[in-house]
Amino acid sequence: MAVPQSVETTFLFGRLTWQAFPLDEPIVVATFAVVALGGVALVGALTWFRLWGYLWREWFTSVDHKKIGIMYMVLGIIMLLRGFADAVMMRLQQAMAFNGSEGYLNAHHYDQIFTAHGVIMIFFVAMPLVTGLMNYVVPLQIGARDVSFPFLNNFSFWMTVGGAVLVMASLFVGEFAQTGWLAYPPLSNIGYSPWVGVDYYIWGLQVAGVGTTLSGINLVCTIVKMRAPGMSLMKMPVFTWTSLCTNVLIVASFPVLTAVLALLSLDRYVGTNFFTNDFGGNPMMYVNLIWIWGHPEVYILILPLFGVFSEVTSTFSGKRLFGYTSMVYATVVITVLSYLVWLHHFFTMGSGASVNSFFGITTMIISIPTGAKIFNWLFTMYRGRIRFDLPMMWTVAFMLTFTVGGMTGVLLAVPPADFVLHNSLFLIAHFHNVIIGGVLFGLFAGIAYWWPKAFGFKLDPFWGKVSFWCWVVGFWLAFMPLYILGLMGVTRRMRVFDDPSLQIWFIIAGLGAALIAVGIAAMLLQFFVSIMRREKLADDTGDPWDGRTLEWSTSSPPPAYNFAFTPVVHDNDAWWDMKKRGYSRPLSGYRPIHMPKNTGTGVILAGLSTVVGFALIWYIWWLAAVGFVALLVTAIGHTFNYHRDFHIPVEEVTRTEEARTELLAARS
Ligand SMILES: [Cu+2]
Repeated sequence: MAVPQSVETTFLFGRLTWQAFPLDEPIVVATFAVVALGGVALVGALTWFRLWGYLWREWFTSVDHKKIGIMYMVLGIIMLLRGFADAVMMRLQQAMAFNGSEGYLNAHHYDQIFTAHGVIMIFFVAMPLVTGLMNYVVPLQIGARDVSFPFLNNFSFWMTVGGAVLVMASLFVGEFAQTGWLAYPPLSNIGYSPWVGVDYYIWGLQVAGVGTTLSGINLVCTIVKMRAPGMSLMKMPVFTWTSLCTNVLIVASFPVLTAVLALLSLDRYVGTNFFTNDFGGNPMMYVNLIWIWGHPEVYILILPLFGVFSEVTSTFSGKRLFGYTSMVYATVVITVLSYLVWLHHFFTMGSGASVNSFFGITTMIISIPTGAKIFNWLFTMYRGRIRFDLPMMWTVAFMLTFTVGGMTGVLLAVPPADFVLHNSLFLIAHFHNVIIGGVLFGLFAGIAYWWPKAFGFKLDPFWGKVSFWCWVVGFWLAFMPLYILGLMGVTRRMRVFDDPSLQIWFIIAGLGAALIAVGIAAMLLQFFVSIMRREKLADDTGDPWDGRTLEWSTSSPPPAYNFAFTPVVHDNDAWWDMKKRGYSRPLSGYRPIHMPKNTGTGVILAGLSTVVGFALIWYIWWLAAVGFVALLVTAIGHTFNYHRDFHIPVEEVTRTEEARTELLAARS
């Protein structure tokens, strides 16, 4: 479906007409049919089993960080399936389109696919999975009952869902951007992208971006203000430290993304000239601003997983983490430096040797604290009693994979080398090397590590190992050919090729992607089999790995209030230290616990924000205005809802805690 040459707008529907539905795109129509069928089946099942009330009361309106964390993870996994489907479609097109063949995707569709793949994988897979992990674990690790602002936490989650809904809607109603995942102008300006694609991009990210920024503020406040007595900064677990730095980066960089997209939308909607080629506009200013967000973004993604690897390495080596202090300093140094390297994304801008060498050097320097971390993990394993459970397997795979990605990063940081490799498949291989090898392998390690805490049973090891080997071998098969093709000068985002000698490399890369697909299927099967076999995999001690930090001191799953008594901390391995001291659970003195009530306002506000976004995309101005007013009224109305908290009665707390004391006594 090409962009409609002329779109008549009506008052009621703006530019939303029948032309918006890609009825002439068989792939999209087939996808719609499958999604619609799946949706009907799901709604039918939920209605049949009367689950709507339960979902609304216990999950959608929940202000409990644990439930919000799990919902973020579910969103991330669902969007991973979509983002990966785009990857497979690209691999297939690139493996086919040789010897004069156009492949099976036309340019309009192909350009949307690589753009959506990047946007979805970063904003709606990696971000929700990382935010979900931090949301679930941090309050437990610092001995808190929840995050600082539980209602805001619920609202932030639903804003992320709202952004995902807009991006997904673009598949069936209209089009998505065809600009690449950062929508560089002038291609993203109204002159070259006159229809709705870039507007879906802008409003999808603006809505989700508000959620991310608020969640960042929430977690910074939580870590700074809600730590248990005795947990000074240098007694915080490393995962909490990396989460603190990550959320500081979120608060410092996401507003830049919000601002640059706002300026781009002014160019598109009211004809300003911030990023145009003429009237004093400067497209390179957009590129600078979006990478001032973009590079910190990649550290927002990887830092929490560096924290996961620290927790996993020390727990599964049965040793204190080597170099705790240097690990903390390395995290802080990386956080600061990550704000000083953004120009390495466009050395080719022509900003001259002095500027390029500054950014080249700062980029190379980042590899020093990163290297320090790798050595600290290796020294933690050295002479440790290493248990190769799944979390540790993913950690070792990370160390081997990420290091190669880091080295190609240092190579790309050398401006003359980058002049040759910029926007080639070498660059594509590099950032997938660090994002899959670092962020995804880290997330899988974190999921395998904390799943028993969240659900009370471990993940099935057999399907876990199948998934592991398919992912690791699949990754190398899929991306090593791209390093080679990049060195041969092949550019990113190409749809068809005219040099037949390149085809074999794309076929190998395609096989790698197929193996990763098996890895994803095995992971979903692992979840399903584990749930089916949960009795056998059960762990009710709450400490299945002989953990070292506070989250392992609670039951699995933890009670809604996390801790009946706020723990007192003496060491950064707080729980390990308590166990060593012969910790005994208090058996009396329980009190009623003050808790915030669940509320639907977050869902409603995010729903209205999504409607306003959709209305702005399709120029349905009246709906945008009505939606905005409803948003304000709902937000103000919520402040008058005084019954927003309650107390868990002391009888219930006593019952829960005594049951746990008995169970632990029986297990010891
Ligand atoms: Cu960068």
